[in-house]
Amino acid sequence: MDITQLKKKSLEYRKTLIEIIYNSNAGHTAGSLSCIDIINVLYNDILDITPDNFNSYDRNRYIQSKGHSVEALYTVLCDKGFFKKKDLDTLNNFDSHFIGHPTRKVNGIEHNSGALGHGLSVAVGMALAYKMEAKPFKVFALLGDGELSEGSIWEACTTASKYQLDNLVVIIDRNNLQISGDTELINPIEPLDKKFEAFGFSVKKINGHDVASLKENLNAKPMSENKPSVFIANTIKGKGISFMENIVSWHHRVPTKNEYKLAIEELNLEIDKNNG
Ligand SMILES: Cc1ncc(C[n+]2csc(CCOP(=O)(O)OP(=O)(O)O)c2C)c(N)n1
Ligand SMILES: [Mg+2]
Repeated sequence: MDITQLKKKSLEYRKTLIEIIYNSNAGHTAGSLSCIDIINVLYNDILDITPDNFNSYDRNRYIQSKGHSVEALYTVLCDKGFFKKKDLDTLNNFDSHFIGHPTRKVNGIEHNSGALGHGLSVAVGMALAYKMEAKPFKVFALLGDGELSEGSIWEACTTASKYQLDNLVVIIDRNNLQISGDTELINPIEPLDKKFEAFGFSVKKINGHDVASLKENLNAKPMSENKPSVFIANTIKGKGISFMENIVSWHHRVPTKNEYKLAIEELNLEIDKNNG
């Protein structure tokens, strides 16, 4: 997909995810806004995962380890035709499969996640299987930066490097915030690049909102043969809505009626600018 179309998708996706969170009165608003450009580029340009090939073994994989940002994933999967928009009207209803974290009961979801720290191990297992079978597929895993405080992430990293998983691409949504504040105040994770290098990864810092850069980097060959790759994607929590950006409380806040209206107005203005 070309850059203009990707930019347009990102703005439309932001509107949809805000709308479904507002309508269902629950959601992880800011974390979904910080990773939506990444998921957009993955599904519209890289993964080639479709409703038609989803049940096939032979395809790329995407594991959303930061499962709480499922509203961003639902938005993109819906656009890709995995289910209908009206299904999202049931989000968080008592008997709906569309709950606040990913489950495989929803078409298009690869793996249950939301208990942080597990997704990377699953992705490592999938990448190892493809490598053993000499299959040409890649496994992408999206992790939160606060999630890196889970020790299991680093166990998965040692395994990825032992098995030289150059078909594994880890993306860190580096928005500098976790649930209750700054990652560096709660449980410091820096120097992140040096840590991943020490764990045997090739590392690159990128802009997680620049769809052109995401497209180029995520489409690239492995940075080094026989090493897993990690992209530290610098992002802004709440990106795209002025009054949500970098504000901790928007981790799990739902917009009021007035805030919802303002958010949609801001996005509509951006859409007009983008079209103009
Ligand atoms: C094992 C586990 N512990 C705690 C939580 C509660 N929790 C949900 S989101 C979150 C913060 C995650 O921060 P980060 O990974 O930075 O996510 P983002 O900023 O992208 O929303 C926490 C602690 C959880 N889901 N799983
Ligand atoms: Mg974070």
